[in-house]
Amino acid sequence: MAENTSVNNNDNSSSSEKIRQEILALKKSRRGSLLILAHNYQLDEIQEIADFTGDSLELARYAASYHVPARKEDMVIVLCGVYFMAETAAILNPDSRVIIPDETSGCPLADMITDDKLLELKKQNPGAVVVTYVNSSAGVKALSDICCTSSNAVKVVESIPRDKKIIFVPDRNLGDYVKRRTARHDMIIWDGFCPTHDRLGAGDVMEAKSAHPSAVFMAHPECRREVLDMADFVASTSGMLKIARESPSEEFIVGTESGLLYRLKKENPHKRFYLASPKLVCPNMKKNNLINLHRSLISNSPVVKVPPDIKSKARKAIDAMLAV
Ligand code: CIZ
Repeated sequence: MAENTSVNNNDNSSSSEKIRQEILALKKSRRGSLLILAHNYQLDEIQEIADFTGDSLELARYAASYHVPARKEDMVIVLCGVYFMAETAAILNPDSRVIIPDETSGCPLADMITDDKLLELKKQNPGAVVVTYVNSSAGVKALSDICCTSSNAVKVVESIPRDKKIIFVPDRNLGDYVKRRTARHDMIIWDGFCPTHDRLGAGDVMEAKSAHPSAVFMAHPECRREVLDMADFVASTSGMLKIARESPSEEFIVGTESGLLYRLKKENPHKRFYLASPKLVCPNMKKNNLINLHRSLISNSPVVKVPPDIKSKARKAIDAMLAV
């Protein structure tokens, strides 16, 4: 029995190595017309093979500013992340073909607000400025005044005149954090949440802290208030990477999705990183793998389609954020 398992494991690892080599060969033969982007929460093997890894905004910006030898129309951008990230890349790169290895990799947080629900909220609050977290559909972005990410949400809200009411969608934890940081008590916060980050509780953090008493605790603002109140730093994934690089601390408890550990460890080989809880795994982020990445490179699909009118309206909300 044990022998069979080990033969199967060997078979599996040699076939995934074969797929990895084939992807590398495809990258080489299509250099200049193919860009593989991976979000910080992707599987290690995807991050390892990608041309660039970052948070959702960094990915979209990288793709938009990438100077391609090929014509933009001949360019294929593979977005290894969840669907809204691929939509954002498509919005910022209207002339390129954007594909995603697994098109069912949705985001439950993004799905918690729909176009209809946002329209209703706007109707109830005429004149309010709609601030939308990038973790949202292209349709919701198109109905918004300005987007934000977890790293610039405070700045974005601070840029809105104080006499304006604010609607913040869809993340209640990020909204609550921003409201406290900016003292904007007139914020209407949608009751959405990221199931992965929201699962982390104070008890999990206490356990991690007692197991690693010298470690610094970094928490993502999508975590609950009780968790953020226990953090030494509240930061986005790019913020955490910066803190890990610059902090004199040697040990860190990481309060965000498990995929970030790949870069944290790779960029700081002499430091130690502990996931705050084994619960911090997003099943959607893990849907892209070497097998479906390989398949999508061969077929140049599934293509991420955003209707042109939605694209241009959503682009305005993203550009408003970039201007801040
Ligand atoms: O904006 C992103 O990429 C997400 C989802 C989290 C982060 O903090 O990077």
